[in-house]
Amino acid sequence: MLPLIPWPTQVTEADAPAVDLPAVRVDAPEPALAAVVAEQLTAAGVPISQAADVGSTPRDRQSEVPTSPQSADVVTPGGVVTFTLRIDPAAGPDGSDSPERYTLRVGDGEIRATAAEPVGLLHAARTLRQLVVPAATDGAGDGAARVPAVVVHDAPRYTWRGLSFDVVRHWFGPEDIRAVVDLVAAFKLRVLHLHLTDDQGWRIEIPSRPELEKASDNQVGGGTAGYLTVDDYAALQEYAAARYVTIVPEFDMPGHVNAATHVYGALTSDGLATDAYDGIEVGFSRLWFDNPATEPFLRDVIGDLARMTHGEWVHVGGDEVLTMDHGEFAQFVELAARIVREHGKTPIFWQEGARGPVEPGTLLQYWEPKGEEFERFVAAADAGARFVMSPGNHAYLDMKYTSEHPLGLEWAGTVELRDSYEWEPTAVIDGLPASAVEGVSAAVWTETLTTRDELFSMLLPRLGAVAEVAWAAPDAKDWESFRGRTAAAAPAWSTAGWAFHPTPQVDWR
Ligand code: TNX
Repeated sequence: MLPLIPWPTQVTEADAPAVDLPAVRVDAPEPALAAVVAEQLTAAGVPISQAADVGSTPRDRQSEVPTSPQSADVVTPGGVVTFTLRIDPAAGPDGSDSPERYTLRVGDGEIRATAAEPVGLLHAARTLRQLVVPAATDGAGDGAARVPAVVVHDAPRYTWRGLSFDVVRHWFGPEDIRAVVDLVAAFKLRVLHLHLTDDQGWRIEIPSRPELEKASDNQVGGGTAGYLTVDDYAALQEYAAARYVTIVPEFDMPGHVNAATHVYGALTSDGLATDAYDGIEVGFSRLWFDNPATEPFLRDVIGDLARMTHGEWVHVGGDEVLTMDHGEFAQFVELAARIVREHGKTPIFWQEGARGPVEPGTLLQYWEPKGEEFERFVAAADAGARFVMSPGNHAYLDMKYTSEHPLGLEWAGTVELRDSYEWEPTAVIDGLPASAVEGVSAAVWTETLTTRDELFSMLLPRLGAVAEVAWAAPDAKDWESFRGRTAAAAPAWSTAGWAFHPTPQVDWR
């Protein structure tokens, strides 16, 4: 049972001995890529020997080269295996034109990856990381990690494979967010969407609105919280980009804005600042379209976010505005989308954005099975909108596993591992053309999650299930296989320090 999640397009176990890995030399086209590839192997317990291209960098250029874990490692006797990574358009499954396609070959004492683009080389390294059998620590075996002889040809089904992460309800800072980047990247996800503003707090510095910092030190249940400075945000995006993960920031409006109205009384209907809020109700706060303070606020926040963001998308929320008529709501959708586009970015809204005018290319993130809106979603798709699928009853990883589970909410029902695995993104919205599905995003809201271990125990093992839904062809999915691979993958999660929930749906070893 190869512990691969998501399951690749084609896997062939070669009729050849496993390759021992006393140490690996990474031979990659660029030093930055070599560093993140080496990081994957180090995480799997494989010693890295200095890569030639990194070591030969002239002294005066060394500061440009990211520090890799390589320098710390020692070459053990017994030989060094070279992991050769090369760009090659012929890589991947036959006929695939995915820019992420790759091929990994292990056997005859060597490891070779080819890919159409650098991201595919990193995918190959992630696959390799999952294949590594750690060195036996009990004196059995010959003391080296090893990797079975295989040939993998692989490419994803969807390009948008993501996780939406609420850092408002409880504050998770840069270190935790980087750990989440590592986790999503291990499952070959490409998007980390950060929910940065809500009723309880404001989690990102907006240079044109420095007062918003006053709304950062609050969260559900009170207590000390924080926010990302401009520099934190830039560093985080660089960290993610080195791992081919794009950060998508969300400014949630015109509801979920109590943090903003707590700072700016001018945004409310009576001109009075609202009280800080540390509960978990939704839907009570709002902006007012005709208030003269509103458009300048949207322009400042969206403008700064767009300028600070390296990726193509800015999420402008739109969910759960329970006290506004459709006409006014549609005006907000039109204005927010227009401002995002004026800054050269593509807008993404929660599914409620379908109530406004949508332009081709606008993304809508589906989250709640509301049958009566399906026609509206189909109409939005006809107008050129594309859908990211986050159905609450499958992809909301803040739902309880079972009613007895101590963490999480239950409004979308309980979501056991199998529920996260067995669903089909093109069958979620009746009548939606399959071609309107842009991809899949898991989501984790943090009303009840306060520590990194609590967070990870909701993400694992379910994030692997959603990642496989986003990556694998529907006919390649198999629950029995997935639950077996989950059990096989778990020891590596423990090695990485990632907490997981030992659901009884898996026979853990
Ligand atoms: C619904 S999903 C919300 C969030 C909550 C979440 C809890 C969505 C767009 N809005 O405000 O945190 O449920 O599961």
